[in-house]
Amino acid sequence: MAGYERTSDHVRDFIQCFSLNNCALGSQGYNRVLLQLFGYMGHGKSTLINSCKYVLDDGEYHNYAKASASHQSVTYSRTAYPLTDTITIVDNRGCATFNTYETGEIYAQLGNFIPLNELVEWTNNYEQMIYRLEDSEMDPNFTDFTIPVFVYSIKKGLAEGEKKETKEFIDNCRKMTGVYPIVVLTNKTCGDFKQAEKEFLLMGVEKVIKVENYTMEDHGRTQGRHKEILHLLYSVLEDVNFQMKFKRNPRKERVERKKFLLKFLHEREVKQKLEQMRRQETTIVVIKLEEN
Ligand SMILES: Nc1nc2c(ncn2[C@@H]2O[C@H](COP(=O)(O)OP(=O)(O)OP(=O)(O)O)[C@@H](O)[C@H]2O)c(=O)[nH]1
Ligand SMILES: [Mg+2]
Repeated sequence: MAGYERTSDHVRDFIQCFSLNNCALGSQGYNRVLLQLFGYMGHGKSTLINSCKYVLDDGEYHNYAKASASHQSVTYSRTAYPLTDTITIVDNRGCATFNTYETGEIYAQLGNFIPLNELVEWTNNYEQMIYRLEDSEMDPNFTDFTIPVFVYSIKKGLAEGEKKETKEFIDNCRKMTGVYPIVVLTNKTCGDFKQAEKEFLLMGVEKVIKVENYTMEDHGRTQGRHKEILHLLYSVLEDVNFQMKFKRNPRKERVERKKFLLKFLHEREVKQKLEQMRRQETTIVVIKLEEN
């Protein structure tokens, strides 16, 4: 028991004191670790932020990120919450699906092309997206080391269609940031977490962390829940430490991400136009058949 407390305090100190300057090759031009949360609506993103703040600050429980039980999306903006001097966690609007309509916006967020603390709007409009990318050049951000975190409630389970789009999203997250997203399974006591874990591992994810969040209704401190949240943050920093062992060039990475995003947006636009043309052709054929 005493041993556990010592380890837990040690992990918390490690997280609180983590500085990019202490990485193997120094900060290499980065000054912040940005944990960007993603996931379907209502899967516990905002609650996870509240849990992280609760465990790290060790004070009262606050609903900082405005988590709420609802059938509709609750969070609409992308708000940044500093956890330590180096780590900031970013809440996000929940997706209804992970099709190209929503993921285009997310890839732009992952590449740090969209400023924080703004409303999140999904758009399929090619021109609008390109203009936003160009606008980001006014004040380019290449100093954030981004770690994507995919939040998934095992209460819900993955439908077949969701598995396919989630896998594609996870692969693209890696292309965009160079790291696989860390998957956080919430509501771990409400379903078969082993099955959910297996499915994400099969998608190529390397870290799946199960948590039972502290909620507004239930935030009595328990060793197990504290440990899980600390384990999550520790795992993130382990990944950062590993990546930072290698020589990096933040400016070059930004350029590569922009290329990926431009290609993605262009291909999406071409696909949409083709589908539109096919629909129009079908309508014309139907009309002609009716006329005859
Ligand atoms: N029991 C339990 N409840 C949870 C857990 N995580 C989230 N909840 C509850 O689930 C509901 C939705 O959580 P939110 O954190 O608001 O979900 P979200 O992903 O931010 O939702 P959007 O902002 O709409 O995308 C809230 O009522 C939370 O209390 C968990 O691990 N265990
Ligand atoms: Mg939310």
